[in-house]
Amino acid sequence: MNSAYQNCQRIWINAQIATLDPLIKTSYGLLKDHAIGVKDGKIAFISPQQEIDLNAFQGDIIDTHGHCLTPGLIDSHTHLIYGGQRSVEFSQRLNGNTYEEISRAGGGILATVTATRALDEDGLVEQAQPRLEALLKEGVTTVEIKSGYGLTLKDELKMLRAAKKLVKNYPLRLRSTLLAAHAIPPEYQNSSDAYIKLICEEMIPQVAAEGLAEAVDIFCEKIAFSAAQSEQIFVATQKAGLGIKIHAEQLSNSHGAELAASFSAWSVDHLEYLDETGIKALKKSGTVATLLPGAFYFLGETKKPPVALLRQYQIPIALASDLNPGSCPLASLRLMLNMGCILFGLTPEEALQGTTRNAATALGLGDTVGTLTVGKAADMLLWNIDNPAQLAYQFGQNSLLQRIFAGEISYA
Ligand code: DI6
Ligand code: FE
Repeated sequence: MNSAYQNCQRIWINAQIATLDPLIKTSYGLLKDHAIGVKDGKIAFISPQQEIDLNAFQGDIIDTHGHCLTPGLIDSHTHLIYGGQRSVEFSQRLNGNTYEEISRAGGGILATVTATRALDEDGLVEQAQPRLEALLKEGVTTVEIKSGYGLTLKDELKMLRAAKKLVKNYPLRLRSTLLAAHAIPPEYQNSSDAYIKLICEEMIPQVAAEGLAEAVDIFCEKIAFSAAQSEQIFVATQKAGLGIKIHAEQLSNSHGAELAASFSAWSVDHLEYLDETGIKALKKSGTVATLLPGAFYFLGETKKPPVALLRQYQIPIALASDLNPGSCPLASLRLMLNMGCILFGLTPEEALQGTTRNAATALGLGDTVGTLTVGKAADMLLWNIDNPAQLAYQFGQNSLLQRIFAGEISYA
């Protein structure tokens, strides 16, 4: 008899627990006919059902009737704070203009920069709220939010503060990322190096000092910043003690992923054009490869990320929404699970790993969330499904029965 459950405040019984724990050598780390208990916001206990005697238990008992429990979903790459929307540009693209052409003509990201600068913190919070709630209702318990539509010190700080204010009212974990190097701001059109200097010397130190972000990201691409500029950002980020992330190899191969790996980046994201040299670099650094099928789908791209090679080198793959107004206005991580499988050929198990365990690592939270393991935060989802593959298989039916955040049932 295992008696550790006696100290738990709440216990879920008769569950199929998809732990996603790599030490449990079943697919999804699945434990059938198990019970899981929580105490003080953490998972305190997991054991086979028959090893516990509930007669003596004082806390809440929830009978799952054999349904699946999974870790809370983690959206490790979003741009969900922004002003306005870009449906005009969507129409332009369907009339034959490419994302790159629109961007070069001053539309694209810069159109959102204008709309974002025009709003104050509360205005940004208000516009982002429905997007955040859409993610939350599907089972997201940790969300990353990037800045990157302000592009001045004041407006980038405003975005990061808005993210904190927004999430404060919800049962959610937030990780914030400074993405000041998202586009060259209008004020620096012919002097992008001067803008990089501003980011390195003023923005990164201030954001770090105020604790407004845990990581720094850069859009390394022909239409944005070069690998050499990315390197300067990485040096400043390391100095400030923040995590490193990069948008790399989305539209071409600038070898940004390789460079980021040499700085022990938490994750490299997009990666359609990533090559084997880049993958070898990721292997060496243990960096997570984040795939964003929503942007691939929405931009009508055809070049797919090298999933077979990533698998061959056993690179941890994360899957995220990239929720943003230009290349992926789709507020659904469940849809990304399905797209990851259909568009990129991930298995349903890889897709779920990508939105739990590997997403946690991509945010530097691998020890806190991402698997159902004793000692980690009790962020869990109880689903009306009997096989975890259903999460990637079906879309549009919200099969969430309970959303458990830090041990508290916050949505049922
Ligand atoms: N890559 C993307 O797909 C988004 N940002 C980035 O660096 C697009 C952002 C936008 O178009 O607003
Ligand atoms: Fe992005």
